[in-house]
Amino acid sequence: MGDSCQAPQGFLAAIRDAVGPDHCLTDPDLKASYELDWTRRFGGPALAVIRPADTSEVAKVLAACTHFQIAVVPQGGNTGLVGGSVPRHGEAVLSVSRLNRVLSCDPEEGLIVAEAGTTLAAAQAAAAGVNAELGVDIAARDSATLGGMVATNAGGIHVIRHGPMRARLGGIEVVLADGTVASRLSGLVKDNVGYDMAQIMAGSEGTLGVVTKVVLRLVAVPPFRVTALIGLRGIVRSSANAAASVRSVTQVAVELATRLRRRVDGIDALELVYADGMGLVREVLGLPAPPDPGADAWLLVEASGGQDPTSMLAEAIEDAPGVTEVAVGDDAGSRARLWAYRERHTEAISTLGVPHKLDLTLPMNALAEFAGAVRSEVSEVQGGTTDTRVIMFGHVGDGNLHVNLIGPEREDFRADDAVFRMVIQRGGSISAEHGVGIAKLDFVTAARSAGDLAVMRRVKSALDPDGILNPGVLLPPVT
Ligand code: 2HG
Ligand code: ZN
Repeated sequence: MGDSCQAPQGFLAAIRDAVGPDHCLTDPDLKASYELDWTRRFGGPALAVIRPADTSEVAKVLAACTHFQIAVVPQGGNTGLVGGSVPRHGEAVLSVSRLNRVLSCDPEEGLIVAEAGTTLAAAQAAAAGVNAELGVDIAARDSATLGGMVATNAGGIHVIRHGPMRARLGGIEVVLADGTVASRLSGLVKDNVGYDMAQIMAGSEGTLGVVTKVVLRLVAVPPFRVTALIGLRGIVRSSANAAASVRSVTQVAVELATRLRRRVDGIDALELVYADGMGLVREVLGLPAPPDPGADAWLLVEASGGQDPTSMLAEAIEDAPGVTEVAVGDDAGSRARLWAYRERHTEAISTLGVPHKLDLTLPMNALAEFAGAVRSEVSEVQGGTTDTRVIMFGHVGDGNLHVNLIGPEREDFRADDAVFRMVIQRGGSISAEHGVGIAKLDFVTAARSAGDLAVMRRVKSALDPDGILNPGVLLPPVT
């Protein structure tokens, strides 16, 4: 992204003093991977990339940034999809990648304490070592870091069972813009003394402080876990089927998801993929045929618990409308093979170009109508063309659809905006689990009431009065 930034006299010396010369990167080649986001849509030159080793170095770096009034973008694994973790206008990047130690993992307390740059996969491995899980999982587990996941309130595939990242949080350590270290790591379940700092930081997208440590609540590994991939077809009227009510495949999936939640204990995941995404994933990754290769969509369901959920699942699926064929996995290998069809969508889509990623929640009763209307809306704002490819998939159990648009230029927001307007009209959310970043700024005022926004702005100015932390992210400029 070039090296067009000039640091004020003394700033880089102060940073080198704080973190050591090897961890203040100014060479364009060394900075490059920190300057562009995962989608390749967002990014810009960084003044420097700063890699502190621990909390006290983070504090020194932020104190120097405040002293020299340098804007700073906190960065974890750089797996964000909304432009919130990369520089835009020559800010300094503060990477927490060296804060990567698991500090404790205690099954008795049910807590793991880890530094912010610990990857999700590393934390999961530590939890597995004590026969526990985190209750949070995302496809980017090998790169995404715990601090970034807290900062964006990441969701993922187990939200319907265990909630998003904020629901797993038992404590936090954070460094404020002026270098103040604020720490609450006890992990006590009942600890009712005032504001909940961890919850204020969750979803704040690096605008209030830099997360340096997190405490997460563990869950026990269930003795049984089963995954099923269910082929689905929309219900069309035919002479043989004259009495059936016509239903789109999304409606079929939503109804099946509701039925499974009602009839099967311990549902962990309910995920949806469509034929176009399935075709792409199979082609790009060479995956074998799924059950009913000609299906319109597939619902992936996972259930776990103290009893084997297979028969309960089978009974619930058996006579469900629209179901064609089912594949079941009950060991780690077969389950992973079924998950690959869903989890590898992101990677397969990125081979087509630079995607515009719209991460949305719809009320359940609006999901099918929305999914049916998206393509024509996108084509309409682009003058009736079908140049843009629209690939959808997502966490249907909580109403979260990922709409990926491939075709529009990076800076062309027309289709993005049209889809966001559709979501707001239907009472949904423009950010389900990826955050606002810079990608959705224009819609924050429509998504939040004036009073709600006033609270956010006052919290921001109380904790970061000079506005040096991730400026331009999350909060739209005051007009
Ligand atoms: C997922 O659910 C992630 O796999 C990424 O949230 C979504 O690539 C996307 O649009
Ligand atoms: Zn997702």
